[in-house]
Amino acid sequence: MKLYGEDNPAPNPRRVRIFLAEKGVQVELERVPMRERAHKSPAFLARNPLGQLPVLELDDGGHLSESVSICRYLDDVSPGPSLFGETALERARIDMWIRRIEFQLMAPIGQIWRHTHPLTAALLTQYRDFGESNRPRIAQIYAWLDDELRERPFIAGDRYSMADIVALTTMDFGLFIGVEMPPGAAAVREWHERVSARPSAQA
Ligand SMILES: N[C@@H](CCC(=O)N[C@@H](CS)C(=O)NCC(=O)O)C(=O)O
Repeated sequence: MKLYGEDNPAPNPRRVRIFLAEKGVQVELERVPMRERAHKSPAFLARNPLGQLPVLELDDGGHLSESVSICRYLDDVSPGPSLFGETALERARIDMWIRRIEFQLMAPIGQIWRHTHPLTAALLTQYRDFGESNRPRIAQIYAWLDDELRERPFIAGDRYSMADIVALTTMDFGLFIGVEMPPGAAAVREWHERVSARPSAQA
């Protein structure tokens, strides 16, 4: 297997690298330089017609994209405790939180990235007001997450899971583009310190 990815701050390839580090699994890595638009080259589009990273190349030559789906596959074919949950309820809770983080936090952060950041200005028509309009929603989501994280140490429960990986990579990408964790969100900040201290967070 080979994982096509990009260095930080690209959040989605990082999810898979953190996942691999947590599982202690090694996969060949190949960097696809996004600033050179290598992810939109015909050779790469043959691997993922959406031209997005990461992509996992399978031993039979097939490809998987979508960071969470790649991790779910690797989780199923690798030994060790699952980062997607062991019981039906745990699996559903982790899945619920992955979806919540993706839709409630990653989506508005992505709109700020696309519509306000200088690095994306040449790629689309930016609607700056629309981009900025996502900030209040993000503040609300951080307040909600802060309430949740007062109740438990990790995003989906008592155990570190794929939901923590999705949240960490999302929030770190937010920090990269200037979306801060609100100063009052103490439980979120403590959680962030806790998961950032894990060796996998260096990925
Ligand atoms: N939902 C996808 C998102 C993938 C994605 O947007 N990757 C970024 C890099 S972090 C990318 O390739 N962006 C280029 C584009 O969307 O054209 C996933 O989880 O893998």
